[in-house]
Amino acid sequence: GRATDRVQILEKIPLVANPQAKEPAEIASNIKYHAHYSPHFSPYKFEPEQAFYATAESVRDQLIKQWNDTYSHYHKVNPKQTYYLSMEYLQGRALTNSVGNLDVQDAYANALKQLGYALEEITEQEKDAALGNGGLGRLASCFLDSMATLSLPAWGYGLRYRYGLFKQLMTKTGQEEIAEDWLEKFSPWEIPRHDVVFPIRFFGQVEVNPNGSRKWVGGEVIQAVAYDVPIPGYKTKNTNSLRLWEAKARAEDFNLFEFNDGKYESAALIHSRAQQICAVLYPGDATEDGKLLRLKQQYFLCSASLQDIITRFKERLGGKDIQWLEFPSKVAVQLNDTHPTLSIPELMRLLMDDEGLGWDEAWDITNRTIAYTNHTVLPEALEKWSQAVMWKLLPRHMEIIEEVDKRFIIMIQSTKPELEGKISDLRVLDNNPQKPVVRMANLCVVSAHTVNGVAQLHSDILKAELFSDYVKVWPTKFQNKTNGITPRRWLRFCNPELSRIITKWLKTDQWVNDLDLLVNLRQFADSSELQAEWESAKLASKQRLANYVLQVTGVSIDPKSLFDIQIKRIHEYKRQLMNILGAVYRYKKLKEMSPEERKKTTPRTIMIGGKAFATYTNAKRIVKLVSDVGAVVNTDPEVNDFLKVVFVPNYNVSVAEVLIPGSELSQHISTAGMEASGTSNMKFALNGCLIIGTLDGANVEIREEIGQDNFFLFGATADEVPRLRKEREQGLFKPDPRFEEAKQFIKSGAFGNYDYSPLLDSLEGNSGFGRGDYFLVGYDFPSYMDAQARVDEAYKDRKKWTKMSILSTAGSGKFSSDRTIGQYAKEIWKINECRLP
Ligand code: 6GP
Repeated sequence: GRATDRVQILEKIPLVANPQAKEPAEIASNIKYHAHYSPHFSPYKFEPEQAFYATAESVRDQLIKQWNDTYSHYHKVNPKQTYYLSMEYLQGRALTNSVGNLDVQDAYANALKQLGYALEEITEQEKDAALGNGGLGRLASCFLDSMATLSLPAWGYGLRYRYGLFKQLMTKTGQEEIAEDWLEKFSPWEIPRHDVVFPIRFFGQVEVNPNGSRKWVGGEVIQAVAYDVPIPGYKTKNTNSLRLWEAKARAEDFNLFEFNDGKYESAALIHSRAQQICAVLYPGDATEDGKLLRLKQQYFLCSASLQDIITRFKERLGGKDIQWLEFPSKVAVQLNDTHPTLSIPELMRLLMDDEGLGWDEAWDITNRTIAYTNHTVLPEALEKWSQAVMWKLLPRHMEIIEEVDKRFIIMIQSTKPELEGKISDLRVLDNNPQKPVVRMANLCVVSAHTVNGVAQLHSDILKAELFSDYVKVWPTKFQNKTNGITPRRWLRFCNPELSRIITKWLKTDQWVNDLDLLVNLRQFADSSELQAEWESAKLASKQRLANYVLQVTGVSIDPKSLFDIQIKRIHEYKRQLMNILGAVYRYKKLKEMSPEERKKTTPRTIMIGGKAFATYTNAKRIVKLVSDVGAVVNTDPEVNDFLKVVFVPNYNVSVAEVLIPGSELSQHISTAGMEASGTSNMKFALNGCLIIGTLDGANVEIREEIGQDNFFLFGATADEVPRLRKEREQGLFKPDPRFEEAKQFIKSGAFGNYDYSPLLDSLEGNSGFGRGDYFLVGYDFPSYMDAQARVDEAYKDRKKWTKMSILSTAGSGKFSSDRTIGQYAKEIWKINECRLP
């Protein structure tokens, strides 16, 4: 059989370990070396899975050399370095990215061919590292790629969750969540650093020393152990680190005495508590225990990272006296939203209690070191921690936070008396007697030197609304850094066909790390030669996507139909419900048409994918509705040639890499003002997919860049939204008949008798349910449908459509995360390139 063949092929390959192998034959040897001597599998098997691990380990050999060299180089040069602190990284798979960034893709493909494998078959074996939920986590991963590619001394810090984002299973009742065991076998990309360990304290009390200084003692201590993931840059030798912390109990906390007495559980109590810390990404916070665990995770990340940063700062002084005031000229810390806010009181504590600095000095250093990025204006996502829980878990930090709050109030009273009336909203503590809380975003704004939003509109809204009064206090603290995506993963590697065409027409592959060069495609947008190549690349990607959909859903879709995609977390503000209502209306109209009329329509395949947070019931109902509509539409022979509706299960980074290249239209249809930026919109545009969307988040800037004629715009603008909500409340809203008809069709039972009423009622202004169409689906529906009609018309003129698609790619240069990170480096972090010679 095949398996023995492969072992036989393997036997013929000479075994010579060479971590720096460059030639295919040497690489094949090195893969064989790992198959035999990296003791994870039997050498008598060489199935795709074993071949993947052996291949990944041989790639890792190459990474480790560069990674060590990079570390030594930074150590010697001692430049200012950035530390990106994030509770989430959505890394996805690493093999394609690693061989691509190391520029050994062809050599590996050849080596694997010698071993009887195709590189694509091997890369499919890898599990996604999904240590994040959605946009915020994927942004962090794109940033890591750009920081390395720009040869910046910049690291990521995060947590090594045992179980990342859940796997989404579609059953009769809708979404089910299953733990995703990404570490089941092991991860070839992480390097355990048992030499990098820091103690992390929880609970306990504050002791006052005779000299008045304070010290946090007692409680329980758990160790943070570092796991490093090398992050290679593209066209540079620089290989940075993503350092993920794992929690581990100390041996001395294992109670041998109790264990020998048969009390196994209590003997290992601290061990099992340590295990809980990194067990899962975002433990449910419905219970008090869940909230406490999430807070522990946050503190664990902050304390371990800051201890590590301070240790490195001291090491790199090379014996010179410590000048603490120079700390901010060596260290920049970026907080990815408020999740790592505890870095602020932790840095204060370390500087004062451990290093003996006074408040003013410690505060100045903390302020000059830390910057904060806001990723959402949704009120429910603005973190607030119970003061009682904080006093219990982190008593010393609460003292420090109280002092920050007190000093802030005094500062406002003495320098901005006109803001006196706003103090209770602006201060860090909310002392509401019902539930006193710490407002993390306020702590960030008060403490950080810079605060930024993630798209121009979002940053403007932050300044005009959420943080408007702070702007009066610190007019220069607020910036914009429009998000970006890495062109390596999101075009070069996921869409090699289109990449080849771009390189051919631009006569250079420099665009991969200078994305602005894409603008030179504009001059060829009318060329029928380019258009033909462009269309055939798109068709090939659509065919690959159709194969994938068939494989995971059993639904066959026609690559000649318009591929219309919406993929993102399921949330009411993102309005997947509007999309599916549109699909329902389209279906109803198709049913009413004569066969001749139907033939004149534009055939469409609507694909929706995304995960709903486990306890977000309305989001789960949306998932259920989409799959129910699909079940009816896709088996209706009358309309089947003209419409399919597919729910793509278990959406993740790897699935996105198949969907995006095959897309022609994508939906970014949030209620204006609610999507801070969006980043999949950038990925679609870059891959020549047209956008139907509202003037929200980065859509605004994408439309500016690619031209308004190439963007299907609809809907209310952000500044109209408050007035429209009010009108809706007052019953002044007149629903469009199409909106009523679509809802009525669902209510009639056309898609089964599951109870959709909570969803449909949420769309009514006077329902008493939900929030009276808070997301304005009813208001935007008619203009959405009109825009969809324009899409159908435009798709009939294929030449024009392809031209728009080319212009879309050509206009996407701005959305490279290289541009974003370059701006962070220059305008917030003040760090420079530190390129390995
Ligand atoms: C998301 C925003 O919703 C999205 O619009 C943005 O593109 C992304 O961040 C990256 O900036 N926010 C989150 O995922 C989140 O958890 C707290 O915000």
